[in-house]
Amino acid sequence: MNEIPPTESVLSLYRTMCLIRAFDTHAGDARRAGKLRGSVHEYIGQEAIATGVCANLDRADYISSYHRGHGHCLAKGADPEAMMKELYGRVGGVCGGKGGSMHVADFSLGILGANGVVADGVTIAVGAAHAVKMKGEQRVVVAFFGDGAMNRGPMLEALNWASVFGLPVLFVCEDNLYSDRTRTGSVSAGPGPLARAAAFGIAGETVDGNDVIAVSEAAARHVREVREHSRPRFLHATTYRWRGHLALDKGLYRDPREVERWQAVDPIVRTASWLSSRGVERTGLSRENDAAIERVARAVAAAETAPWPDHTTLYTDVQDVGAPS
Ligand SMILES: Cc1ncc(C[n+]2csc(CCOP(=O)(O)OP(=O)(O)O)c2C)c(N)n1
Repeated sequence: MNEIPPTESVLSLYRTMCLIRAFDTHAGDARRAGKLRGSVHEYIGQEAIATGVCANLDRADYISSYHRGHGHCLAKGADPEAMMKELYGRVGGVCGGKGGSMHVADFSLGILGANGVVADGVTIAVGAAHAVKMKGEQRVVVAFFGDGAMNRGPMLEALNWASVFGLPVLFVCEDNLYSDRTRTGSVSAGPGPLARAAAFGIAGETVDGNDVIAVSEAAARHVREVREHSRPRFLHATTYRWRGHLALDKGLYRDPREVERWQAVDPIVRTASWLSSRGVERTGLSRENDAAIERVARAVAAAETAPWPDHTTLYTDVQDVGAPS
């Protein structure tokens, strides 16, 4: 039986989830309104996973993310204003406005980046974990990825490599049941993600990914194990994305009753109920949420008025893969 967590630390988790939801609510709306370009994948409904895991990391620890990456970066401490500028493609964006939504990164915070290639962020995490081990550092590396990534080849290489070399990496599978418009279960053989990890000798557990306290407690156990014994661990977090696969997808391939069932276990509402049962006033919780919305509104105003990068910077800070002769 776990101990009851301190109210103040759950309040902090609640604040982070409110910030992520406010950020992605705006990001999706702005994309649909044509105010920003490119793909935007909202994290709404899944906030408890990034929040609960990153609450157990130090600044020096690394994370790698995937295309649904805003929540991971915010939970690891990225500045919402610099992130919003990145989405808007402006000067002051975390990657100078050149990466956009799917390439948010901030190396100073250990954020190795979001990534548009399914499962490739996982191999980046394992590479970083190997470097950590070779340098004798104490850092933990967390790889966030979706259930769809479990069916890609690089995922198997990553699990194998991490296990063979005893690397300090926590694999976090965010199982929202879908891979784009496909129900992942309909294209996946065998008994699931945890069993696949176990086949590589990697221990782990399944956790209710809509329960931020449960995620945080599970992450605490696994991060400690990874840090102290330099061996990989696997966290399989069950959850659901409320919106379509990306901002321009209405998600009509899903049964509305399924969406409703998952919205009834909203991680933010559940945390608010927990906090109010511990004596935190509902009005105070609403104020926290309003503060997150206002913070995002300020970030949007700054992003909308920031200058565009000068065209002379187009080829700086980007990988030179050569040009056709
Ligand atoms: C290698 C590769 N194959 C296909 C795609 C197209 N694609 C983008 S997201 C996605 C589904 C990913 O599902 P999952 O990993 O479960 O993440 P989710 O979007 O559900 O959060 C696919 C197939 C891609 N980006 N990269």
